[in-house]
Amino acid sequence: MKIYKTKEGAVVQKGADFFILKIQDWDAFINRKGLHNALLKDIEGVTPSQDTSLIETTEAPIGKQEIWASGVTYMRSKEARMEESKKSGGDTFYDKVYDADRPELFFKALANRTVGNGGTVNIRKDSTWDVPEPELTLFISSEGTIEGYSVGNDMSSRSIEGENPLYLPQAKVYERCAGLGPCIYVPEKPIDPDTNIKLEILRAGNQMYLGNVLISNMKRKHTELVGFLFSECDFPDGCFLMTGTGLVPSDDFTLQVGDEVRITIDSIGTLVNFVAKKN
Ligand code: DO4
Ligand code: MG
Repeated sequence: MKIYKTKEGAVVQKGADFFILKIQDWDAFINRKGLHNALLKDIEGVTPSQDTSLIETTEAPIGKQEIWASGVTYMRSKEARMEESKKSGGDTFYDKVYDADRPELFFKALANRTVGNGGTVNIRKDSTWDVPEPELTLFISSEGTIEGYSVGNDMSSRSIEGENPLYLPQAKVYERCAGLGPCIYVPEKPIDPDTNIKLEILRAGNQMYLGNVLISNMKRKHTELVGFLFSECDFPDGCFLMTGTGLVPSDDFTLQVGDEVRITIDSIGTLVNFVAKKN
């Protein structure tokens, strides 16, 4: 099942059927242990529609939740980061964190800095080297249970992060730095390890980058990341956790204003973001 956030409330998708729910409180709606079964109860007695236009315009599926992110969870991320920070001498931190017991976890955004499907993400004016990071994003309930999955875009400045790893918060956190959507996928069982993440970047309709990675290439388990995040933090409304990127374009690529970023994750859907700069 999938849930979409709309202006009017929520749309639940089960197969080809869509169920419109007039919910009062998005946070209470998604933050439920056993969300899959709760949704089955919610749609009982609701007349389904097959009208796909119900999910044409959706919002990022976030309310009061924080979005956190994991770093260096795939070999490709480790290698790209070591390369970009070699000159500053910061490269050695990335191989260490890749192998360490403790994962890299950082605070990414709240809803005010997050855009949904079709939304515009920013590249920073003081950055010269920028990429989207396509990341499977967990939705975790306040009880620490993984209840759903979404598509995340962890926008990143490689020039700022490469200059000094201590600049990570500036490379990662700014207006419109995160994309999330189009929905929260709520399966009965944990997501299949063979799930593919595809990143496509288009410029004036031309393909500038295409890459694919399976989530089974990730070094760490989802439950391991959640365990570290929840060990010292409470999340009364649940939270989102981006699980890291396994796709980084080659070093000669940087995003430009007007680019279209398309991130597709099997079973979840496609998150489309357009690239701009803050005024
Ligand atoms: O270490 C810096 C950030 C890493 C990251 O965002 C990722 O691997 O996805
Ligand atoms: Mg990332």
